[in-house]
Amino acid sequence: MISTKAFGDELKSLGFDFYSGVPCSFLKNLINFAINECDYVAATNEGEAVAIAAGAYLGGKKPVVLMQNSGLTNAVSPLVSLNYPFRLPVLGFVSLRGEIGIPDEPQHELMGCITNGMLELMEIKWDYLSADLETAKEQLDRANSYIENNQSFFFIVKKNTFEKEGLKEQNLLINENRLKINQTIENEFPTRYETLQLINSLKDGKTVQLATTGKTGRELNEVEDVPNNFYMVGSMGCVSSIGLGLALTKNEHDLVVIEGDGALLMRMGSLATNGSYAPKNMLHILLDNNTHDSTGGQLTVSNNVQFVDIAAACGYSKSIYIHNLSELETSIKTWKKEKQLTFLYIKIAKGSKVDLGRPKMKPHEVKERLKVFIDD
Ligand SMILES: Cc1ncc(C[n+]2csc(CCOP(=O)(O)OP(=O)(O)O)c2C)c(N)n1
Repeated sequence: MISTKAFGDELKSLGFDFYSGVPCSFLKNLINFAINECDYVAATNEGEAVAIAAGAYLGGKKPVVLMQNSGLTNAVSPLVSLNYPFRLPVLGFVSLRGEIGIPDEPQHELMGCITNGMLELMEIKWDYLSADLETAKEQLDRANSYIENNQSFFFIVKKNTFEKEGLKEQNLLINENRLKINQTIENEFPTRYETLQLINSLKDGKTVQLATTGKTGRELNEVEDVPNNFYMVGSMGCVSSIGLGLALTKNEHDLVVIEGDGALLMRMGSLATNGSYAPKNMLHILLDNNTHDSTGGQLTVSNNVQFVDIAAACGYSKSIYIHNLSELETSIKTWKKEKQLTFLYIKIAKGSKVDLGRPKMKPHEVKERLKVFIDD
């Protein structure tokens, strides 16, 4: 078996000191090391962990994700449509429950057979992690060279690979909502384009704008194509998790996350993670048009959901119902002056700008431009 401490220290010496994941008993010793000795963000699902890690990469970290192989299925969307096109590398450790020939629970049987095949299909480089420390260190060096080359690398971890590493006392994350404002007057229903124009007009040299997948990113690109912007494609529902990873690792930047109702509904667990880690430098704006507008205007179920209450109950410091653009402007300006994790909810009109184009830059070029902006 590998000394978890020695292996974790080796990871640290290579710069891997930011982790996110969902536990698996096969990985518990490495997770304990991460919790004890590094930054560890406990995600609600493995896709969220991958997106948080991607955000941390934008913030200058070399991130690690930890997951059971059953959770690799949850992570497929961001791995193939976020990490791959944007070239946002993560180092992954995925356990091998259901290893062929080793008795395990029935729910792991198929996944045990297809774990490596899934990584192959996703074009992710991988290896079985050796249980010999010196060999494992050599494997890590190889993995690191892929990461340095902007490619993800995953280790498949078999049972009894890591030696025992205890879990030190963990601090409970307690963050309470301090301000919740529900609807009081009629909605103005501005268009998404007008709303984005206003949000964009309030940015400054420290603001990073992350726009959700579909027409939000495309419209923001047409409002103004600047290095501050990240137009998310694919990985629907992951935008605020990227924001969390970036906000936690780059305190000096202000993160404006622009979300859609369909996207937030898809990965609503992210609200709980965001509310618990509660980065003050993150503003989460939900543009609710009650539709999947980008795919033709099919209704979502957002009309039945009290997002302001949910964000408040998840620990967002402020959660505010915005009725019109004037209130939106005031709330954004207030957030800039008195930073707190804030959720702003606004109902917008259905539909989008006519003749809407797409960003001319490739996703990885958008990422590289944003990284230069962030690192400057
Ligand atoms: C995992 C996944 N499922 C489905 C899609 C297809 N898709 C792209 S945008 C979109 C609608 C997003 O709706 P919403 O977040 O409400 O934003 P809107 O389009 O209304 O601006 C869908 C379903 C996708 N990109 N990814």
